[in-house]
Amino acid sequence: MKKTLVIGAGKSGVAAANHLAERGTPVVLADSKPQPELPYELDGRVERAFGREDTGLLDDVGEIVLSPGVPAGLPLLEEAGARGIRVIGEIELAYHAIVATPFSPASQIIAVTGSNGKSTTTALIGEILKVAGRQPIVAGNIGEPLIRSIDFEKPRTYVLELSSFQLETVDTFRANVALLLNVTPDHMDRYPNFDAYAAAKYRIFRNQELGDTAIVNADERRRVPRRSTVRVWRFSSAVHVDNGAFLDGDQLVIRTDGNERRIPRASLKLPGVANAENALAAWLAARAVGVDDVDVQIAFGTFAGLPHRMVLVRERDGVRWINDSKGTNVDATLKSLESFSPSSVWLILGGKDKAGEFERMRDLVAEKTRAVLTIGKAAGRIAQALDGAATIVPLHDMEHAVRWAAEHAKDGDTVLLSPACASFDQYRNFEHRGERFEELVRSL
Ligand code: UMA
Repeated sequence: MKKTLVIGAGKSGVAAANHLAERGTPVVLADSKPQPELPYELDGRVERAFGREDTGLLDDVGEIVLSPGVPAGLPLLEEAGARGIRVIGEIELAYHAIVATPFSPASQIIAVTGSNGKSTTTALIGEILKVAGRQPIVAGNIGEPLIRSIDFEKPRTYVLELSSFQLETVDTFRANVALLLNVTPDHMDRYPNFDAYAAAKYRIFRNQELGDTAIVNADERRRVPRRSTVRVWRFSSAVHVDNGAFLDGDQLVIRTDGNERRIPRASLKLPGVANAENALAAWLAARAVGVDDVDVQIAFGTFAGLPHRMVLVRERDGVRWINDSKGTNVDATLKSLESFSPSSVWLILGGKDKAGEFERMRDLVAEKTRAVLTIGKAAGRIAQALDGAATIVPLHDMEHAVRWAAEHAKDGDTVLLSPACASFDQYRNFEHRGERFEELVRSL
């Protein structure tokens, strides 16, 4: 029996390797690091190939399962392509496993992607389905690998957050309901251009069939999806739409097949226009799987948001300290900055540079900030991009940034960690970065 090579020993890879080993597939788990920090216990039957990326790994291999963080351009993968070895991702592998269960026709998949808001929307859909008594499984990019979350005992509704990285390697995966929230530049260090990134996101609509639903932002101009049998609903915070959901002053409105239902915007606990859009998209997803609008309204009122997304950590001497570590790209940070009063924010920016277009922050940063405190590898590029628009204070790391902000911020100000960058230069992930920030702020 040929082996399966799993590349990347993070959450996705270890979960995939364990799944395969439990089912009797010979599996090798490779990682470029000689001693990767394993997130879960690894099944003893899995062969370890740590610190290796050489083509020798391909001998006797029938299939490769690629972790989302591993770029497709790896020389090892080019060689695999030349040898005709199929490459899939953990989401595709998990999808095969779901389809193989006898009750798969009764299971449903709701998949969410977008550059921003996808974790919040995924979690909110999960909350709505919980209120409706559907016992959803929420997994994917949000943190829990799908392959570890599958219910092999009964049909379930899966609510999946999918990143562009994960969508690159789907093939037969089919979402009954697919949501594309927005597409703005992100991960420009991974893709040759914006279109390539957007194309990865559009793969969420792949394989959708008659009876499936595609939910897209009404501002999105690209055509979705190609098959005319798929029901397309749109959502917008700016314009009224006929088949979909929109914001009408202080009302959230859903309008499908000529029928209209309204929920007061004040019922939604989450603040801001971006969250109103997330809620409209979530409502459409719930409607697509037949959830009652009352359950939607109840969930809107209880769902308080996610950790590391605009969380007030502390108010100290009139200064508010906010953790928005999940702001990992320029657009996420811009959305977070919008709601603040002019010249009130000490903004902590920086981290792993994803070739972000920091120049696009100039106007809003000039309006909202007292100063920009830079940390991490992207600090130099940020300073260049914002030169003349804001006072830039290079502080290298979080410890210095928090201390400096504590010394300078005055009553009425806000210190906002919304880095517009990934965290991997100094932290394990954005959660780790946010936790460190909260720890430092609490110990002031
Ligand atoms: N590695 C290699 N070779 C490489 C690159 C990485 O061997 O060329 C190894 C690393 O040494 C490390 C492992 O791969 O040991 C890490 O794998 P990974 O980066 O795929 O991370 P996982 O821990 O498997 O987590 C992944 C997602 N990570 C990424 O897409 C970068 C998690 O999304 C996701 O929650 C998890 O699977 C479960 O589905 C995080 C993320 O940052 C939140 N996502 C990006 C984002 O939201 O912007 C896309």
